[in-house]
Amino acid sequence: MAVAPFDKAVPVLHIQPIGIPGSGTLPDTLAKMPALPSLDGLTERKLQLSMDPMLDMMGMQALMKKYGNQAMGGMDHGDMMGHGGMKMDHGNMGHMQHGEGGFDFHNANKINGKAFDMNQPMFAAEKGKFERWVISGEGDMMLHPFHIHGTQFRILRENGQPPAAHRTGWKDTVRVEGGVSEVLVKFDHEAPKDQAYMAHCHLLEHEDTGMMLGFTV
Ligand SMILES: [Cu+2]
Repeated sequence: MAVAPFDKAVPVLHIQPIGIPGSGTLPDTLAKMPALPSLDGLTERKLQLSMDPMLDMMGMQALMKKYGNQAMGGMDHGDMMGHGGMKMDHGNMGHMQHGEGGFDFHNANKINGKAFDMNQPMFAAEKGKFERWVISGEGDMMLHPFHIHGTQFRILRENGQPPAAHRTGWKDTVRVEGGVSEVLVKFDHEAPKDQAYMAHCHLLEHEDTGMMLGFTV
């Protein structure tokens, strides 16, 4: 969202075929996945992601200030900001929930109502045991690519749907976008409090403003 220009394509990658015929054949199957274990009786952890809508509005405002109307990339700025009755009010904005010191960027995004605390892991997972994590992005329509450290996991449901075939292998990130995703995780290494693992939205703007948690194993 922060890479200008916003109203034109941004070149990312140039692919140049070299025209040499390939040799050999691709296997029919790339990886053989073990059957999913029974999900009965597993520890279930619910993780509710949440965003302070003010954060997005302030981000948009900063982009508008820097790049003008092109920051909206053709969207109608008036409509967008007017949607849902969210009007910018410079005078009150910093005081709404964030005290006299202005907007608190480190506590704008949360998981289960808490912004990331480096010194306070949120829970302790048991080593070597499968757990089912249910991650909800309900409440906003942003994409949250949710990343979990210390494991490779299986996706059980991705944003309310069974995972697509190419998403049924070992993963470290699951899509959460206005819906609920479920993953089957297991941690085979210890992570004490001073070296806790983390789980977080992988969008830099979201994790840096609180959408991250620590956990021990
Ligand atoms: Cu996010």
